[in-house]
Amino acid sequence: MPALHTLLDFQFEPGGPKNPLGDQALYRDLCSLVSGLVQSGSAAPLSSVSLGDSGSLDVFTAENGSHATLRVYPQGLLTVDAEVWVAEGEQPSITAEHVASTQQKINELLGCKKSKRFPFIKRGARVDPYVPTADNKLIEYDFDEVVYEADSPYQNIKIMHSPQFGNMLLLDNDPNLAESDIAYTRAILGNGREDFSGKTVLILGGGDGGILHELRQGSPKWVTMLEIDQLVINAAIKHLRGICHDSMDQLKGHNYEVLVEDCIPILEKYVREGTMFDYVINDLTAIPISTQPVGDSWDFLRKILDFSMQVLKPTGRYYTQGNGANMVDALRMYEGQLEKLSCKVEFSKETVCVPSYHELWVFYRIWKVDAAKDMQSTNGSS
Ligand code: SPM
Repeated sequence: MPALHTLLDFQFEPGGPKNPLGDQALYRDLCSLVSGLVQSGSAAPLSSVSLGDSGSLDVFTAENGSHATLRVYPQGLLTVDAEVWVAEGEQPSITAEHVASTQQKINELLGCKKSKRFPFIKRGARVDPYVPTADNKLIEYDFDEVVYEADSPYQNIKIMHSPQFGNMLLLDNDPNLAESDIAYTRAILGNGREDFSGKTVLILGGGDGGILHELRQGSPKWVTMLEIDQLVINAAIKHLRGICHDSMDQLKGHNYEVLVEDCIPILEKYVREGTMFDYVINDLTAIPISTQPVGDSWDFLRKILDFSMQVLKPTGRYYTQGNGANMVDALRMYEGQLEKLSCKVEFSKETVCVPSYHELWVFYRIWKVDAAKDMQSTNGSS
């Protein structure tokens, strides 16, 4: 972990007696505490900047290259950042205990009622633990090893090891699925609402093999999986056994086949030939995040939806994942697209906790409307 960064925030009363901007002795004591985070003994700041009405900024450096900053905002916020270099395999020269005791001393100095210490941020680490959520909130994973990394013609593929979640697949740095995430696979297969036995199923994507494996636990008539990226399949067979188990060891079995193909021409062929399925499970990319439903990703999404509806039997069901539960606008735009399909459809959605996602995820179940009426009249369900 090359650079370890610590952050502290303090809120003080700007009109009170302990405003550091109006008390030189107090300010000196603060400087000494902040510089002490990165070097033994207090030191004068390397650079001290008066920002006029915007407060002050001081920068401290140590001989070993560590640095700390002290920033005071006149509105009543004081922030401290400190960064130390930690050579691989060595102990950091800064500890959580030292930071906590500095926080306590600054609290007392400023008479603060509110202060905050963030966990250390690891910057430039060999095993990068940070991934944002769909709505751009920072998650720190407990990754301890990069198990696999490669660039395929389609994407960057990484498999990280997490002590909690097992091996976890990231595509272009987006968490896709970990060995802990059977909840995802069950949700995209309807969470027990469907009976796949004797049915035909088309999986779009799904290179980690989880959906195929789960379907194979029942007795579907036939499952076709269309995955474009051979490298994802190879990596899953080797490193994601807790997801695909033995289901992709052979790409063809008595009731399934994995085709390593771009799904678009195959879907076109199915449409031309009139091949239809009881279920289409779209496990391709998530709903795009944009302000308007325009651009290549939305065009791709519409194309897939349109073809999928054409290869779905009138009584069939289409399942897909949507996006994070907080991505309300993206989900609404997606639902808007469903109204514009060439056939009339209805949908239901379900919000599911997928352990490694650190955010709730929304799944869609879509069916053709006339088919829904037929189903109601035959078995009373929708
Ligand atoms: N078979 C699993 C494939 C997953 N499909 C893509 C889902 C991407 C979701 N990223 C989730 C990020 C959560 N923080």
